[in-house]
Amino acid sequence: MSTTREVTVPDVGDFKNIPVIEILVKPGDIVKVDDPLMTLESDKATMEVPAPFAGTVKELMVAIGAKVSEGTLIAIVEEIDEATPVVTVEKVIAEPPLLSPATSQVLSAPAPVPTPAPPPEIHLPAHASPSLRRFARELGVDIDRVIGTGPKGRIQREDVLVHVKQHMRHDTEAGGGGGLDLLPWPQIDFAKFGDVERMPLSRLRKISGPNLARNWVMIPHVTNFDEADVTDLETFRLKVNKENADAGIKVTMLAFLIKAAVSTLKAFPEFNSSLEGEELVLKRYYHMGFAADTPNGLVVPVIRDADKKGVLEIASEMAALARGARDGKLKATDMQGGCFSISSLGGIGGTGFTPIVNAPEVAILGAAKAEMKPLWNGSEFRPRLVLPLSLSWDHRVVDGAAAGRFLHHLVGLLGDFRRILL
Ligand code: CAO
Repeated sequence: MSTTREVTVPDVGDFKNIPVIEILVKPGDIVKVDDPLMTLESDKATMEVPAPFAGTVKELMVAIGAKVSEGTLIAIVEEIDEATPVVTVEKVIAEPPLLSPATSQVLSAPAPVPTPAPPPEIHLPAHASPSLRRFARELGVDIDRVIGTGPKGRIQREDVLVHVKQHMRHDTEAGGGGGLDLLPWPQIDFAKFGDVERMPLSRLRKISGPNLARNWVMIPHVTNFDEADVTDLETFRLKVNKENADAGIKVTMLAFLIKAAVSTLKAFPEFNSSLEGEELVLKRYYHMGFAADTPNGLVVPVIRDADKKGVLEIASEMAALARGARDGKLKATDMQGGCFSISSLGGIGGTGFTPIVNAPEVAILGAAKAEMKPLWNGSEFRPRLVLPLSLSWDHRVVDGAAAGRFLHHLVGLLGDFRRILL
């Protein structure tokens, strides 16, 4: 016997109008009691809405981004009497776990399904929500190694923290150098020394801060510096901009830098990689991130397949992404999948800086402001436009010699952009 029932948001305390950030099931999925249906995230907490009864999801009544409160109708589920005999359906395992972790965990379906032979022993993915998986990933924790203490072995946030603590203790006891063992952060009553004002961190800064701190602490950074003579490139850039003025396209130095960086990544593939355990994942695609300054903090939108795009296309895509970043309208997908990042402070000023590698990438290029300088050409000093560049890289993946060659190659391309065709 099955009955169609409504699922509403349960009591979520004082929270109201909480955005739905993840939907973990789709129509047709079979859920057990307590399987997560969707994730809600307020400024203060992330919470999952569990299935109040077992059944088949018939219809989802909200989409990602919808704001819900206690009592909001979120799904229609055809209830399955839990007493109904169930059999294992192996094919469900093949479904992508992130799309529907609930589905990948539910290896049961109601009769009548022909009973197959006893299933082979299989490795089940860890029982954890996507938000928790992301949390574990951010801490560098392999979720499959975490022991879940929640209902039915479900992994909770505390389990991940316990796992991290155990590892840090183990490393310290074993003399492995793990754990930072730092002094506590200084606690100072600043008001004792003068007037102060307290300003909450923006949501963006709350997210980017811990990411930057992790990257700074975990990646052994080294930064190389070099200078490119971009006099001819600048002449060409101004000419291109004049020609395209009517089309409203403006090419800045950054668009050329992206194109030149792609070409350099092709020549030095280890810079287009990510470190995973004892393996390097070399990417055969070229999605280029660029740091964009916004009133709320830094974001890194990504230009996909930059190797397949011309400088004009890159420039107009970059302008659209930078506008979206400033207006807070970027989608999560606009910032995903990057291989290598460029941070340009050229429009602002400065002679150089050391950018932080944007994990899991292994290198980042910084560009400061190009200035006219006297350059020696072997017989005389000539005024040339010189662009200062810095390259920060992960010393676990790259060595100084390779980084030096990378920058030298890039400088050569910027000095004579025709080389990009070679
Ligand atoms: N040298 C000299 N001038 C430069 C230059 C360089 N390296 N790069 C850009 N410029 C010039 C541009 O040509 C433009 O001049 P005109 O208006 O006279 O043509 C002016 O500076 C402004 O450029 P822009 O900043 O609008 O454009 P961009 O493509 O260089 O950069 C973007 C776009 C989104 C990257 C930039 O607006 C930005 O946000 N930069 C900050 C990035 C950042 O914060 N990095 C630090 C990260 S670590 O905290």
